[in-house]
Amino acid sequence: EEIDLRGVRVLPGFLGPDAQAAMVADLRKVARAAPVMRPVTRRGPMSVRMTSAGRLGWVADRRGYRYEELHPETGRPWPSIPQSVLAVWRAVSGTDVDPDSCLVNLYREGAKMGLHQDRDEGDFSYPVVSISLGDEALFRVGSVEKGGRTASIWLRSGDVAVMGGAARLVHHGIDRLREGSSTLITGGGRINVTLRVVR
Ligand code: MD3
Ligand code: FE
Repeated sequence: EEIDLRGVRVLPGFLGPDAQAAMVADLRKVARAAPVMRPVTRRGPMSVRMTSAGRLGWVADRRGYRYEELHPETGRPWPSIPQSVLAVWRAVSGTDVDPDSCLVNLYREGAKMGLHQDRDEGDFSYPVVSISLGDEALFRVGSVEKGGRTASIWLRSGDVAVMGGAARLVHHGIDRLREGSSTLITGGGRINVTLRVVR
């Protein structure tokens, strides 16, 4: 049963337990080749750790936010996007173009993400696809304009969300995790994968 939250399409339980476990194993390989980093914004260090796969990875440091072809610490290209992840994009994105960026967000205890828009990409006509793994997370969606009412939903392990059309530029964030709600990830926590066409 599909849920529409302010134009965000949530597909609950899109991935079953075995597919989730296989994807986590693939993402561990990504993190081995491209170590997770702590992004820094103007407001200070983020609580979410990140790495990327694909041609372009999202980087945030004192100089700002941007997409880069090389991991800032290893100096190597990002690893390729795992087939397990690409298969989800191809099934739900509604476009023939493959993503060139796969952002991997790691939420450990206490991590959250404030309300923001995703505007660092070159073409907002492509959707963003998100895959939730591990602990449940309280996801908040606002509107395109700043301020106003918001709506919230708990994202659970295996849920997929598609942000296209008018929803592509809505404000969104993660308020908190339900810690210990899943045993999928060793050491606990949550992984969120987002797929984008950057350019
Ligand atoms: C709505 N990630 O990586 S996923 C992000 O759970 C991000 O880690 C959150 O926001 C997370 O930028 C939320 C759901 C999501 C992702 C991208 C969106 C919702 C979105 C882009 C546009 C609108
Ligand atoms: Fe975002």
